Amino acid sequence: MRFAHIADAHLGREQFNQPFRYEDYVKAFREAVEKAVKARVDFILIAGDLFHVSRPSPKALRDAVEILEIPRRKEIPVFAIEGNHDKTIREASVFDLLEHLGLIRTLGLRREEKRDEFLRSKKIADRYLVWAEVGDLKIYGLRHHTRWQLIRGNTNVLKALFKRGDILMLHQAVDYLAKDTPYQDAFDLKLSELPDNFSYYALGHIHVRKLAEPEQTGLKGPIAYPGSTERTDVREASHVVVYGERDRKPKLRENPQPKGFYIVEDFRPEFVEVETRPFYRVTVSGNSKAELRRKVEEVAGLIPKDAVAIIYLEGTVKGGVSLAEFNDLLKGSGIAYYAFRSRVTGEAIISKERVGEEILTEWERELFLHLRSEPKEFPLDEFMDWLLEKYRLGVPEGMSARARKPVEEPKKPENAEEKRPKGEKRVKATPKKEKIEKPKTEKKTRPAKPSSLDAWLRGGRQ
Ligand SMILES: [Mn+2]
Repeated sequence: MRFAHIADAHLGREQFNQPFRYEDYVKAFREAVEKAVKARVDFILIAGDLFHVSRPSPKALRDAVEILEIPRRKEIPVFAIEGNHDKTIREASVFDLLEHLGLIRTLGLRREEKRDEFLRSKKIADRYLVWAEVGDLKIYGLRHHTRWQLIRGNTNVLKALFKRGDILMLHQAVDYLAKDTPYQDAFDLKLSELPDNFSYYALGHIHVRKLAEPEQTGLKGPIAYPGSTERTDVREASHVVVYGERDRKPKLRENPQPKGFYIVEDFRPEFVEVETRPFYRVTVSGNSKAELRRKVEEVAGLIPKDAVAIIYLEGTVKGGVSLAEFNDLLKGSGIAYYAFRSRVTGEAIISKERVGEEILTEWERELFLHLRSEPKEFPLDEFMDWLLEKYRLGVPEGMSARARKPVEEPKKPENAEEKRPKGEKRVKATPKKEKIEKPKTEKKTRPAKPSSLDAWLRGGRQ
């Protein structure tokens, strides 16, 4: 059995507000899918963040449909989970639409039962756990959740849901593999919190390629992150140029971070590269504006025209520098996109060190810097996730009730007969539960009324 493991395509993203970057993201995903189909895989996994936002534009949706039709024409099933970027708490999602079109099959906890050639369902409290079976392979998955949703006191939701199987697909940052990534201090799961007894962990969320072998982790199978299909951040640059204060000329090195996906055979992942636009991360240091300008001009000669380049200016310059004084330098360079970022001290513009040390609280300063870095790519829910994860605040009271509503209060009308497929047994409205403890006898800060999923997790399951 051979399958492809793709993650973090982020379709619809127009990085740096450049239309050609939109096309780059689509192109990379298309190449990954085409290569998977050409390799005659038995199925394709999409481990979250297929889209950059949960409500993609019609254009992004059209592109996704066109690409996903390639495997469908060959009758290669695609199994997917939602990532933090494309998940939604709305009743219907764009994943439902793609599923309805027969392009993907979504795995995880769902409101409705799903059964077809590949999908199986099992009722768990007021939800259905939907997984896939291809031949004798059992493929499980769960969309992105925050850490506080997955690890609740002594209950590990993942271990409760997934006892054994062949493949487990998740969109989470596992601490063991998060080193040197943005998730290093904001991971979702510790290695020991992953369910054991799976032969392959198909992960998404960390955008650089990562692989941990069973010998390293003690798990049955490898944990694999293919990384994003396109370069989403300067940390994923294809080339790094450094022009230090004492350097006579700039030093260029290739950053060995190819983009792509895995083709997995007998649970052994093999990386398949996807071609991406060159992405340069440049650092130029100097002690005067003139020196910085001269070095920038020199560096520009090393950057190919089709590249994206982010240029950091460093050093101590009396009176500071303004980025406007550099932008015009590369106007005639023909470089597809470039931007300057200043780390110059003594500068006139605002820098991290100078953002309201006294006026702002730590998180206000973070928010400010966050807003400043990419002003047009700032979905509020994403920021809330980021903030909650970073500060582990849990969910504020008012929000909690709303966010959990779908899981709470299984309503009677939903169990009405007409919604049930013919010939199927009526399931009891109230699952067996809550033998052990009643909320009122509890002195901890649990919500007064646990959801039936909570009840299931606390021991009502059979
Ligand atoms: Mn992502």
